[in-house]
Amino acid sequence: MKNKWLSSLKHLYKLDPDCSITEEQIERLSLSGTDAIVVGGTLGITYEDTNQLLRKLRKHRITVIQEISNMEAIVPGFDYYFIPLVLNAQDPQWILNAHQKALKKYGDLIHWNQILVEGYIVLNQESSVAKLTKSRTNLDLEDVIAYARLADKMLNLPILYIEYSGSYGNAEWIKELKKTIDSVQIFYGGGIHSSEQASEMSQYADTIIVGNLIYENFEQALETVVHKAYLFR
Ligand code: 1GP
Repeated sequence: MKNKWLSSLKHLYKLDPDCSITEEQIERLSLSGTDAIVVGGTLGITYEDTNQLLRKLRKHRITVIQEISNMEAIVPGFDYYFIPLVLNAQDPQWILNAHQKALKKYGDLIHWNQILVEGYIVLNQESSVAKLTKSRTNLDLEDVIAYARLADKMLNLPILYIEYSGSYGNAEWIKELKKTIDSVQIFYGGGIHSSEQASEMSQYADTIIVGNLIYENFEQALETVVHKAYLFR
């Protein structure tokens, strides 16, 4: 069954605890109309930085989610926790090994109603996440559809995350994917730099994620939600 809250997510910002952001910018993101703010990143993620960012975010009425990439940096106090499982990783650490280790350590403490697993398909070979996870990125559409079915039908995951981190992906592929899956929520993230791109990907992805643009061009990052407000009113 679809998670109602998850289905309501159309737009997310992703903040990297390793990058600096002002209190004013945090306030503006919180008031932007986005559905939630995800805190996560690939490299240099520490408990201290994540905790500090959470404290700043908690001054505002916005749902906050931690996307866990490092077991040592799990910070209590987020509304939800997203756990990535990189479907096309060739390093088993990122498929299930890290998850098993985390459950061995924290299994008894987890509030399962706060946890959602994301089936990632990493598609930009140049991205840090592709390098770290040794993802097999030379995929054609049929390969990607097969991974999507795996997430949707076999593993019954709530989220399928099409990750182009740092580069804008192929909207036609997302369109085709959308036709083949049933219940998984499609997240699209990567290289969204304008409201036009946000609009294009929102036609097919259930949820779009804007990351780097927040640090590269803050005003333009805000515009990716203006469009969403228009589209989903
Ligand atoms: C990264 O998918 C997100 O995990 C967003 O990508 O930083 O390229 O916007 P960008």
